[in-house]
Amino acid sequence: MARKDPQVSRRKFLAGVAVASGATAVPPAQAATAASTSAAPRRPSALPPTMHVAAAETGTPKELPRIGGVPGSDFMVDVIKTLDIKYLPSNPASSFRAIHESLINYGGNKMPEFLTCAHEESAVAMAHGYFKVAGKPLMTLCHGTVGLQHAAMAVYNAWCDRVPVIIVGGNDLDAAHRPPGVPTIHSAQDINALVRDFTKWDDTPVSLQHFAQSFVRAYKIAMTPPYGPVAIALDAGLQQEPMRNGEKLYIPRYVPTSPPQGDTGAVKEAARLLANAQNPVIVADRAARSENGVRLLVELAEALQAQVIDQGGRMNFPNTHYLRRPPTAVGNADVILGMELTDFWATVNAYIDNGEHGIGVNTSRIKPETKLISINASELLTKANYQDFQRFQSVDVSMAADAEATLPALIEAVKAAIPNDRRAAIEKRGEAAKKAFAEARERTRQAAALAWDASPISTARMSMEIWAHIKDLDWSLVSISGVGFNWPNRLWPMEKHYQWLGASGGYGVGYGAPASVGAALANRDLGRFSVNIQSDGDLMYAPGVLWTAARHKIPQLAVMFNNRGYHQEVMHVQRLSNFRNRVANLGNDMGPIGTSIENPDIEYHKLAESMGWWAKGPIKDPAQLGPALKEAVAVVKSGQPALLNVWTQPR
Ligand SMILES: Cc1ncc(C[n+]2csc(CCOP(=O)(O)OP(=O)(O)O)c2C)c(N)n1
Ligand SMILES: [Mg+2]
Repeated sequence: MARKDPQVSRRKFLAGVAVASGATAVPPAQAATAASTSAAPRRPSALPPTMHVAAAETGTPKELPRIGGVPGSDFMVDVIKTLDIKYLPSNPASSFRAIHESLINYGGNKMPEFLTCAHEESAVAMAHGYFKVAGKPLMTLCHGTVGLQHAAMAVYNAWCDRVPVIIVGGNDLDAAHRPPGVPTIHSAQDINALVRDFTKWDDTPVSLQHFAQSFVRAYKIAMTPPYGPVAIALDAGLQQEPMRNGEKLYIPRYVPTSPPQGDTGAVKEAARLLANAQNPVIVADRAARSENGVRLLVELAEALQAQVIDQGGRMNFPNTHYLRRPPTAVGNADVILGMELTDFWATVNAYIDNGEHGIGVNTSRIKPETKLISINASELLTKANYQDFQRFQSVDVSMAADAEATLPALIEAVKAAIPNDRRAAIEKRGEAAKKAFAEARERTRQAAALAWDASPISTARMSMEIWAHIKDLDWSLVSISGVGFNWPNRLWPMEKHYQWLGASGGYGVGYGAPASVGAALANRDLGRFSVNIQSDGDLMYAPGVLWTAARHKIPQLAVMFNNRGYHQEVMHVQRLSNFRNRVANLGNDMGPIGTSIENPDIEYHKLAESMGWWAKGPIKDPAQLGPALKEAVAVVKSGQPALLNVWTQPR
């Protein structure tokens, strides 16, 4: 049967080029009229090819010159392979085409395996999430200028969250030899400058031996606590050229650096203060990075019967333990031990937004005589420009050291320092904590039951519906995006270090979805079940990571916290309107203009389905959530990612 749709032959198409380029001389208004009449010649909709392209398409390609000898980028792969890097999430680009080719053809696409990403920010955030489960860094390759520009926010999150990521950016340095046009636009003198303020170290190797040294050094620096991202700029020429004849190259051996421990005198002084305190309180943010870290913190807390506030940068202390207390517990403390706190100032001070005259007001949360102790490796990492070091807080005993590595010595010193006549009082402190803990749990349960049957679904109800379906599995909560959704931390028993991974660090939104995929990848290899509570705003920054998850068979249960808006910002605009005695302008939406994600409502289940996920929604009735979860869990167990688009209350 003859085809009816219009056929465009190559000859006619190329002839059309002349028509199209002639037509550009017509003024726009006339051209529009001409285009609407049937007499006008049909114009190609794509950009007209240049003569150069036409010649390249029709001519016989010349045989490309072959490179002799071993490609430099093959040696680079040999170096990378010594470091046990399992995956390489990346978006492809010409500036690293040579090492890309070596990785897949010479390296066999194993250790590392290339994972195709739709955005450089997703690639870095995947590495970020992966590390927090696996404890091992990933590397990414990115296009020196534009790719690194995309990656930058995710690098900042990793920096603030003290997570190592090895970023290798392609760049064509030699202005006399690099291809003109796009490759030159995409080159820079110094691509690392883009991320230098929030990476631990960077370099631009100029020889293969230099690359070997710098790559191993970069890995070592990234993996020395405090961890952090590092960047290596990889010249395209260095990747593409063959190794020089007879060149003798070696690969330096990687030996991990031991983490910095607190000075013996400072540890003793801290132990003396803690052992003699009436009411010592431990505050932990990124203190535990392993199961052992959690165990050590429990041991210290129990030795002192000290209350523990977990700020949640990591899973530091089981929320089932009777010594776990809310942030307000600092109020009664006479000694506070802060462990890897992002913000010691805000731990002991309160800031009231929009106080008098629209200026924030500071108040103290603690008694004036309370002694403060800090163990924080981040003090070894401070840079000037970005303000992640927070307000300055005076501290009585300050250790620029790694908390987990310092815990064994501190526990020993505390046990030795507890005077015999204080043991009974310490014991009694524990009894009081048990009572307070039981009462707090009951209050949490009551609060969670509020609006149980509401539609859209309450966030507490959603948490408990999910819990009912994962509680018997070896689960890991890989991410909660959105602001203020903390019911799982309050309601699900969390005892293992991988059950809670902390947030983004830099609060750059768009972290949740890709970090959840990276963490789920690490969990997949360990046979664990990943669950992700995914907010709407966060997913829409770079939803292409859903495709990466499906393409590379990375299962997770994603339950949408779809509150149809940037709710955090709803509240900010409302607060300012209230303060100025005005009504927030809603336009035709539910939230202040610029803050809602409605009208049209995004069909996240269809978005996910289009990228290879099993998905269902929108689910607005709480009674429908349980059955949908049952189906979704079965899908995830079979190895496919599944998403439920759940309409929730704003918070
Ligand atoms: C990259 C980036 N852009 C903007 C913000 C400001 N911001 C903070 S929270 C938020 C809302 C995020 O929406 P969603 O993920 O749906 O969470 P919700 O506030 O609705 O709980 C925004 C836009 C940010 N932190 N990071
Ligand atoms: Mg939202």
